[in-house]
Amino acid sequence: MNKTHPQRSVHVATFDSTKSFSEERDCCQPCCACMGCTRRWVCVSAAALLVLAAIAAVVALVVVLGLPPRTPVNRFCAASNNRTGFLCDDRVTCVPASQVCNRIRNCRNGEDEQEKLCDDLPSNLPGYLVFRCSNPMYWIYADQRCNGMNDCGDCSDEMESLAACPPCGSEWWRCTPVLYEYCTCIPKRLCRDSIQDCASWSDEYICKP
Ligand SMILES: [Ca+2]
Ligand SMILES: [Ca+2]
Ligand SMILES: [Ca+2]
Repeated sequence: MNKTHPQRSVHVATFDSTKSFSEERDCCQPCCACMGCTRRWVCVSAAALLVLAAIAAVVALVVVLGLPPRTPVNRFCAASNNRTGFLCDDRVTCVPASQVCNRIRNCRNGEDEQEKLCDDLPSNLPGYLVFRCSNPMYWIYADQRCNGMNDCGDCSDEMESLAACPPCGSEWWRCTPVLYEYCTCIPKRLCRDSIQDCASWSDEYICKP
């Protein structure tokens, strides 16, 4: 059985050929005006060049205007005595939170004193470096929470309910202090020193340093 080529294919081929030639002319008209080209691939090449030129322009703008900011570095770390700290660029040195923005360059390159951190305290500090006292007017550094000292002024940084502090450590004596600087514990070095530090006098009669 003889097979015949579908008429449709011939027609389409003929039509496409005609259309292609026409499109080539249409497509190339702008090119012909400026570049003298006559074929589609030349037009495509010109379009590709335009795209490359646009990419090059974007790259140039990035170089001139500066690279976009990098993803913020996570600098959370644990300093000595497990205190909340700030990790320096060397990725080894961990500066205690309260040494950030204290006007002393504790990191080798001074990144703990950089202006973008310190020019509007505590707003520009990472949240993990800051503890908010029960009075919203006051804040302290995170490593001052549960350190035994009354840093907030109202002991909210030392109260188990607000600051989730553990019980007094082995170096501390639990009592109600008479001194403003302590909250629920006093250092055992204050025991038996002939000075009242607990309201109950337990530091002088019960506690052993
Ligand atoms: Ca510092
Ligand atoms: Ca404290
Ligand atoms: Ca005492």
